[in-house]
Amino acid sequence: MDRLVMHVDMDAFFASVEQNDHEEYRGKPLIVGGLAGRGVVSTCSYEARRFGVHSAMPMVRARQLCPQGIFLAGNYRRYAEVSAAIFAIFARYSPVIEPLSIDEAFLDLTGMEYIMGTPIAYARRLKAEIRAETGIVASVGIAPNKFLAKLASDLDKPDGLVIITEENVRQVLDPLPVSRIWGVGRKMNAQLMQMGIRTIGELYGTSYEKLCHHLGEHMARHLYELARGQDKRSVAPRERAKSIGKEVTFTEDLQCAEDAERVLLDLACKVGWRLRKAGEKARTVQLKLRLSQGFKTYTRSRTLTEATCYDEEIYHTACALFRELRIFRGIRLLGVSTAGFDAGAELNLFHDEAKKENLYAAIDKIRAKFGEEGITKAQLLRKDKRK
Ligand code: TTP
Ligand code: MG
Repeated sequence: MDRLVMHVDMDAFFASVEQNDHEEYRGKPLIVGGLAGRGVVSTCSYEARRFGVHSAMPMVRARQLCPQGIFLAGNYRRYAEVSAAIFAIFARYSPVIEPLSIDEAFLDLTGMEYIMGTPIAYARRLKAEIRAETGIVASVGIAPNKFLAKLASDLDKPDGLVIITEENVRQVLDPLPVSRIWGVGRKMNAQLMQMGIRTIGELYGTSYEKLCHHLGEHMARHLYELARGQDKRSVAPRERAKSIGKEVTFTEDLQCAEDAERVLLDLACKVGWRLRKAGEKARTVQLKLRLSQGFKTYTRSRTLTEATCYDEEIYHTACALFRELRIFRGIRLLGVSTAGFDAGAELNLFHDEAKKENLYAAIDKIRAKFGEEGITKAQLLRKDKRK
């Protein structure tokens, strides 16, 4: 059965919320992001984009390009609130929604023809409803799959509405640079350039054998299919986890605080990594400890003043809870878990903490490559060194 997928993405989301909430900001270049030291731009209004300002640009540079701009640190609680209102509207339009970030989602419209009328009319209604209820302008893409729908929503921003069908797919794809293909980063782009492939049309005209020869079978298949506008991934609704944690049972009981704290550090690092991978920040840290005698289990938790996804904050909290318990022997199990996820945390906004972000980005890159064991804090190695 033919599928029909819609991708909806808000225009200049944070900036639009600000402009909608404050009349005096409307029609003006407005930049939201980290204002301190090495802060970066989260996003900016389309008025500011005309000056060359864009997301992830150092704030210092944005100020040079657009000195007359309005610069705001942002109100993430408010953005999360507007996002929730928008997702509630999505829910009226499809039972199958896959959120991608705070301001975008896939909606599966397959089989909804009778409810929908034409897809274009349905999209117009959705856009109008979002605008009427939240004041935000959305761009929409409609296509037979996720790859094409996401591409379509971006083609005519802001206030876009683009539909890709079997009939116009070549017309739309052929002139686009290959970098528009999901998974083609700077390195792959350069590699394709070397093969004389700049556009999706040129990629389409390249044989599978040639792609295989230069890029390997896996990448070749990926690009071959996407150049043909084929993508089998289904719209997959995701429930947000309620807690993220990790525990370990020991074959031999732990008999000293030092060993226990080393384990807590290891657990905290793993939990931090999972939080960051999920794009979550947690407000509560919980420690679980089980004695081998009678399997008596203790849990203690603490709420932090600010939600975190950082290893050392999780570790220090878990450690403090452990010390307060005053149990240092006969430990059969230790666990660290986190909960109370921040409503706006998925944003991945660490812009006021650029240094920390860089550090963790580096750590996570290694972890993504080598798995959870890829990086080990020095303290974890101490025991092995003593051997
Ligand atoms: P995007 O949808 O990528 O950007 P946007 O909505 O601001 O603009 P566009 O019209 O191009 O869609 O991201 C949504 C929000 O996520 C954005 O408003 C702010 C935040 N964000 C960051 O904090 N940092 C970033 O680097 C990016 C790209 C987005
Ligand atoms: Mg957006």
